[in-house]
Amino acid sequence: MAKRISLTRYLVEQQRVDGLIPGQLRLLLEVVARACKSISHAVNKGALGGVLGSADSENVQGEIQKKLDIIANEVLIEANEWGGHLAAMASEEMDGIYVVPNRYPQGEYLLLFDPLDGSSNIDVNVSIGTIFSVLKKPEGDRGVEAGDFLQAGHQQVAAGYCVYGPQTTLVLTVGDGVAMFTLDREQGSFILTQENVRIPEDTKEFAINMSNMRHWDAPIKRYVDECLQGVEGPRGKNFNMRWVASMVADVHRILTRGGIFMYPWDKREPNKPGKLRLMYEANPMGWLVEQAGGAATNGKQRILDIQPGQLHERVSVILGSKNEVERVTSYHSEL
Ligand code: P6P
Repeated sequence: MAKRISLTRYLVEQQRVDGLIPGQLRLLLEVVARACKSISHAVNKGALGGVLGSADSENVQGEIQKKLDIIANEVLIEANEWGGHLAAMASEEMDGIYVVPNRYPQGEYLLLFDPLDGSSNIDVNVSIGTIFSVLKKPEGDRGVEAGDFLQAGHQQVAAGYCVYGPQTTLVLTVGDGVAMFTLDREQGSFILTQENVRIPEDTKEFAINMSNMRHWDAPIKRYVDECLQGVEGPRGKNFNMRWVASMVADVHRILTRGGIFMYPWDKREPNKPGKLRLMYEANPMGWLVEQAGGAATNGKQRILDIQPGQLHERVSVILGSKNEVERVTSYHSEL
């Protein structure tokens, strides 16, 4: 029987190899993983747990919150606030930052998360997930402030997601490649099931919400149109399309078999750069994709180089197979 390596063992052994996982960060990642197990349990109960449907409230984005959005947010806050590894947290579901209360010790890390991404899929039993990003708190004795979170994505020290689908799978990077851990529900532990994940540089599969086609900018229209022309067109091959409307599920497919994911700027809300959020969706997913040999841009620049101005700012996202992302980005530069 193949050796089963738990998340804990993986983190301990990785620490010995490259020192990328100091003790406090290892504790943080294990606590986040435990919180994801609790969220998975709540999600899996579905209607039997009375957790489906809306919470009759709105989040800072002006979006109707699902009961599970709020449950997942509370699970992550309660799991992480007491351990002494964090100074503060930020969430898609909270307007401001959550500073660790004075009754607990403060650590050197900042944790950002989308507690349950893909909420529109909760009530229809389609895969959803938790996305998280870890930054270092700036040096200094002063208290942590919201501005401390406004760091470019290349400054992340860890990033990952947990997808709640047919399997519950935790996907993680600390800057030395991407590893995947599948939840063994009988033992209650995440077991290493893939490491050194690699995204093929080419693909025949694109992911975009086609219903927005009339609102897209020319470079996106050109790219998708060429894909749709298939083998008779300039690409000389036929393409497949997927759109789960759950970023975690779409990115997991791309990490598993390649592809390109696009949520670009469109004319519906021209003042918004895109729909997805930079700090706790595009940055963690962009780093994971790059660590697996892919690329992630906003059409014009590397996502991880964007200097954030606001905690909840949005961004246009094009990520996945390197050669496809570079093609779409080149179409933007030809404007
Ligand atoms: P649309 C989920 O609400 C989300 O933030 C991402 O997970 C997903 O990729 C996107 O929005 C789906 O948006 O407009 O297709 O419903």
